[in-house]
Amino acid sequence: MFPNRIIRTRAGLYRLYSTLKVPHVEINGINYKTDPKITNVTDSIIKLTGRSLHLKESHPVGILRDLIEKKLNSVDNTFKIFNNFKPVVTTMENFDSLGFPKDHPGRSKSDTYYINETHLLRTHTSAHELECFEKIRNDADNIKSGFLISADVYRRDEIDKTHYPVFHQMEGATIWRRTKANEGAKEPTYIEKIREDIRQVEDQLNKENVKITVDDDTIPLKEYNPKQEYMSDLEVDLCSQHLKRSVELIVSEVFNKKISSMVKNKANNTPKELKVRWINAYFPWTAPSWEIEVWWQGEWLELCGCGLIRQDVLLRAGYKPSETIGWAFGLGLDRIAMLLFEIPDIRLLWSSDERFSKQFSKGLITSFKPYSKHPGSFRDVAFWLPKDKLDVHQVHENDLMEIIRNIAGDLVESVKLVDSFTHPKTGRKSMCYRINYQSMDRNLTNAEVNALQDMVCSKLVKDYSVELR
Ligand code: FA5
Ligand code: MG
Repeated sequence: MFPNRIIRTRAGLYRLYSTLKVPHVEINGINYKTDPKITNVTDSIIKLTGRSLHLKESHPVGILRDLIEKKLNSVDNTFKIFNNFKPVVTTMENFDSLGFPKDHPGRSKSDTYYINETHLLRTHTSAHELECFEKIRNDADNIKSGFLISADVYRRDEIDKTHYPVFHQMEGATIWRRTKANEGAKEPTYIEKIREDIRQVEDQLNKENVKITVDDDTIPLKEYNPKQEYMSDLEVDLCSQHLKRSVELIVSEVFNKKISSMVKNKANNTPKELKVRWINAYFPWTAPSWEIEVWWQGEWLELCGCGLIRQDVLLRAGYKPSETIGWAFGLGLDRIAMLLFEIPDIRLLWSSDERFSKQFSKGLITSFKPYSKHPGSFRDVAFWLPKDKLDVHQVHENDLMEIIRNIAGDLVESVKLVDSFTHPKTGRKSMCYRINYQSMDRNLTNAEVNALQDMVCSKLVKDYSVELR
């Protein structure tokens, strides 16, 4: 896999690509070859691949996952559950199987953790859609089938209270098999079935204490969010209704649980209504596609992307042409968990401190009681970007985040760009980032913070040839 030149001069490889150390990495007990030109997954990220917070019964993410699974399956128990997929997937699974164009930004090294050219840490649970559609293909006796997948997903991203390089998603999908009409019936059996399925979800929605108000002007479909040729207008209408009501049921269940607990605790900011809105969206493997947002404590919060599954995906999963129609959604769990359990910083979800973990129990939505707020201490790093040197790559913001994460890990609360300008005479560009060091478990000493900051600065100079100011 490696050019001979590099294998023979291994010391050279160390020097050039010091973050890799060896040309292999072990993830979940499997050895993967690394590729110096491509690999950007780091030890600090690999350490998180075995945590499986979504499977922990008394962890906020696990409690939320369980709550949603139970609610969705309370309607008619059609969702098969797959919660044990390992995070390393192929580029085929994560992108190609879903029809991502070759130049889609989601594939870029600045956003995705690559292990080598063919393997990466999944960036979304949709990476397992094809496999799950294959798994349910042979439930041929049922008109309707479905699945739910929950897993950890990985994205190179900024550092602050609501962003972490690992978060959790739940993927859901439902399919109906097209069947002919029974003798004397007005409509084919599967159409009658979908109508009945919608009624069942609506019944559940009507049982909620605080009824959800839905703002949806995404229908009629616009040109940029078109329906697929192979589906009739009626099918699109019914499938979308079932999808949207099912997603609303999740939101309604979860936020009603929260509202009840706020009422019980006489919280003074208890909302009197529950508002969501639908927005047109684009995903390569669904058409039409939407996102849903919820109005919570004065802000619109994006919860979930979804749409009607493109027939190509079903064909790739071995379905016959025109045999099946259906929908899929992908829901982020961490931010919902944070507001349900009132967790102020996303790093807490990863804390092993018992003062955190002991606060939660299976099936219960309780408010997190902060055990301490340790003071933070910030340091600025200002530097000139290299100019006219084609051999050094410019620093992508996510590369800087990665350096900081590797050196200081969870001791960093946030990193913000505070200044950037181009020198009018020399044309050189200067950047200044503010790193806020703050531990959730203890006080940091000045000496400790200085040492971390020195390491960050040297690494930045070494890897990206920037000039510190
Ligand atoms: C997706 O990941 C698609 N796979 C969703 C999908 C599935 C669409 C099936 C169609 C069919 P998106 O990147 O928007 O889409 O992420 C989905 C949800 O994950 C978001 O709505 C949000 O709730 C959550 N999410 C995304 N990025 C982050 C992040 N950095 N931190 C926490 N949650 C996030
Ligand atoms: Mg989105």
